[in-house]
Amino acid sequence: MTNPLFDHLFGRHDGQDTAFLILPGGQTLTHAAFLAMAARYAHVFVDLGLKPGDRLALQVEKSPQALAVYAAAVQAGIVFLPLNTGYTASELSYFVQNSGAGVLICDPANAGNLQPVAQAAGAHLETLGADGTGSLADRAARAPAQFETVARGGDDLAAFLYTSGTTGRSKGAMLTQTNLLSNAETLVDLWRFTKDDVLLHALPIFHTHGLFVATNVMLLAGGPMIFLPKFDLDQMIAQMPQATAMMGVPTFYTRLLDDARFTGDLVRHMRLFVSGSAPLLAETHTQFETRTGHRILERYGMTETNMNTSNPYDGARRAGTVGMPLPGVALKITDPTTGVTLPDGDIGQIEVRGPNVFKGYWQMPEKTREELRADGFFITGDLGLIDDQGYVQIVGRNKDLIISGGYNIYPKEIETVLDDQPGVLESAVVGLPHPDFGETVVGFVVAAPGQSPDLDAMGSAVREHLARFKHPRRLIILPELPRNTMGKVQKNMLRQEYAAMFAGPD
Ligand code: MCA
Ligand code: AMP
Repeated sequence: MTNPLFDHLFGRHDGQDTAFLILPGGQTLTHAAFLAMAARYAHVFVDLGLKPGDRLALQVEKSPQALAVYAAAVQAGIVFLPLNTGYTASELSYFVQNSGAGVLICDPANAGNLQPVAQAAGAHLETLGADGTGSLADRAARAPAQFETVARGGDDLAAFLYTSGTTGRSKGAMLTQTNLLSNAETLVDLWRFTKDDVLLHALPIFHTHGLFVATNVMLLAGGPMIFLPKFDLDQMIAQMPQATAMMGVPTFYTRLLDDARFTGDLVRHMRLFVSGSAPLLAETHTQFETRTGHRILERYGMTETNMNTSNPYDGARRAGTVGMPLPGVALKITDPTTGVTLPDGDIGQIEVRGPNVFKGYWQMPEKTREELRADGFFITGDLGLIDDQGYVQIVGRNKDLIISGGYNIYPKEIETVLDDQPGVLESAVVGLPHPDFGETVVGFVVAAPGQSPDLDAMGSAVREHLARFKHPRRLIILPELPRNTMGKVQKNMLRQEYAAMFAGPD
């Protein structure tokens, strides 16, 4: 093996005319055709001057070509940095600068906007549209369809995924070949994926769930994916009969359940439904079983660790729990202040160690030391317990984080933008329960003495700086923020007081 991740995920399919991606229009892309495309892209990247270990950033719509960029990066030993399509130019500028990416690939429609971003960061800009066209395709058409795989080791970096922090500064989580490969191998075994499976894939491919869980698992198992550009109810219902398995965030499940066409008959043949990225309400779990007879398998992961725990395939899949640590993953519950391990049943912070745990944050040794202990345990920031049957239950978060429709949002980032607006003294952003997104963002603003901040202008500032999914659904002016005796803002009081804001239809 010269490049374990490439050889296991991609190289094994070399020359095989087996189906890899089934597109909504019915076209099928074979493994061989996909690999030829990836090889051409790998040549382009080398010609553009990227060397093993260099970073390549990609912000494009989901497409087979976008996935082939991932394969090409792995084959050429380049570190792959996928970016949420919702990010604004100002958010992107940070990622490209911070990572030192040598190449940025964007949608042709954004090229004008992003050229200055690329230029300022010293990155080369290429384009790739949702239909596969653009400057990358033009260059690739002139490149050979074979590429000599670059040798890499398990400890070499394969990908950077940026994850925001409680301080508001995003951190590049460095993931190695071993992190990704070991996790995918474990999941294939645990969830019994084989080449006979067909995965209904509607997740974005710029985050762990859609890329490293769904895609890597299917590449290892060898079966095809029905590759939808995004979650679309009509498409999900139409494609379900052809699938054997689906992976989704809880919003996928609540939206399916809200549709009368989603019946037990439609999914009787299905083998597996997996949920993760955000808590699945026990109520959704029960409703799903009542409707379909299937028990959703819930698992728990993070960008920094890939997957940590899973409910069992054969044993009881218990609602409201995330199951047991994966084989090879050690999990303990510790006292947040002392770090001492707590007995089962006690609530504390969840720490994990294993081959899945990342190498650290790019160029942030201090942040890395704060969260990744010298003995290899990573402090997840989630609060939980291990119950009397060994199942992990997540009961809260020790970090100020909102999860909306499976996307993570750090309030600090939004508060920084709000605080910068004229007439604002301070702000507090919280997540409130939402029937569709699980949680949604609401901003509370206090006016500076004698001033009255302009909410419309604040909305515009938010739109300019932050991705749509981070925008507060409501902005509310308060005379003051609730504080404890130490002067600390009591966000839990805001969450309690406004808990029912989205209880009805949005
Ligand atoms: C879209 N919008 C959102 C979200 N998605 N707002 C808040 N939260 C969101 N998640 C915006 C849209 O831009 C739109 O704005 C409006 O909300 C309504 O859009 P809608 O059409 O209803 O949304 P959608 O396009 O159907 O998307 C909803 C979605 C999508 C299908 C739930 O967000 C999604 O695919 N989420 C999955 C995220 C994911 O993959 N997470 C995994 C991260 P406007 O009205 O202005 O047009 S990996 C992870 O967390 C760890 C490692 C793990 O354990 O997996
Ligand atoms: P990310 O920053 O995208 O890596 O999100 C990781 C966070 O998502 C975790 O730290 C948890 O807070 C949350 N998460 C992921 N899966 C689950 C789950 N099944 N139940 C509850 N929270 C989850």
